[in-house]
Amino acid sequence: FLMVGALRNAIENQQFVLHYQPQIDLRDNSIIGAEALIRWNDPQMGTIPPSRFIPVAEKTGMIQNIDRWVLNTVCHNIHQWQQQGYRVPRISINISARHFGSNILADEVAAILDHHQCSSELIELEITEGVIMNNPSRAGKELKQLREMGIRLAIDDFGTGYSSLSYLKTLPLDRLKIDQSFISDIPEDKNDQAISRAIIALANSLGLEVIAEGMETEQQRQFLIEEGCLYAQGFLFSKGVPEHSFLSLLKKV
Ligand code: G
Ligand code: G
Ligand code: MN
Ligand code: NA
Repeated sequence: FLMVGALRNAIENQQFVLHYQPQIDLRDNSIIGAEALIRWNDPQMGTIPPSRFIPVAEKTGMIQNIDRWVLNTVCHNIHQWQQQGYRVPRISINISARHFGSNILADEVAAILDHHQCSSELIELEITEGVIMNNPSRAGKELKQLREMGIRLAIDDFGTGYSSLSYLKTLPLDRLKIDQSFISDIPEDKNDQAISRAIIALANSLGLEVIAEGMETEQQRQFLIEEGCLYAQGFLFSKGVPEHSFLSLLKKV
């Protein structure tokens, strides 16, 4: 399979880049964070979306190298941006299921933060529900370790995984990200309205932050504000953009 070899070389040959998608406070449109999104530019194949290579990387074990590259790059960037005088918001990083279950994540994150002198409050890790259900007790241990380091923890694609809700009360989570599939057909789809409303109510009553993903329209924005969701991420505000464009959105200290 062609991609595997190419993927193996991609890190060394610096073919990955990170884009940053702003996360917005719906009350004043200020930027409260950003999600780091990986892009792969292969000289032969062109730009390959993560939906095509992340699954391959997970199957072949290369995902740990990719996740580590992302963590290093984000921490390096944060430190550099701060040196340049930017007011840097929290950056969210996607951690793959396979890497999360590996028992080495927390130690690895600690070493990377230390190496780049990056403060843990500026990092959020996004994991999916499936990751937790794979091995709830191990996930719990790993999350606790990360939380004790001051890292924030979010459940990505919330509502799409096969999971029990009981983990929400036992695990040290900070935020739920409402999956974009529940947002995209608002306001037309009454079922999606109901599901989004329920997730927001659940998060708010459990003391978790909630952010809507994939917000594209003013109507969606209105609906979510009215239901008590304070934060959003989506094309209505910005897609993921290269580092220099992201920096132009930040204020200087
Ligand atoms: O950016 P885009 O919508 O194409 O991302 C598609 C999928 O790839 C999403 O599910 C997203 O979580 C995942 N993804 C994007 N960037 C990263 C990354 O840096 N690491 C991992 N593990 N997954 C990522
Ligand atoms: O699974 P995850 O939530 O990490 O995936 C995030 C993906 O969603 C990114 O690849 C990003 O490009 C995509 N995305 C972000 N905002 C929007 C949006 O408003 N509309 C659509 N269709 N996709 C979006
Ligand atoms: Mn994500
Ligand atoms: Na998501």
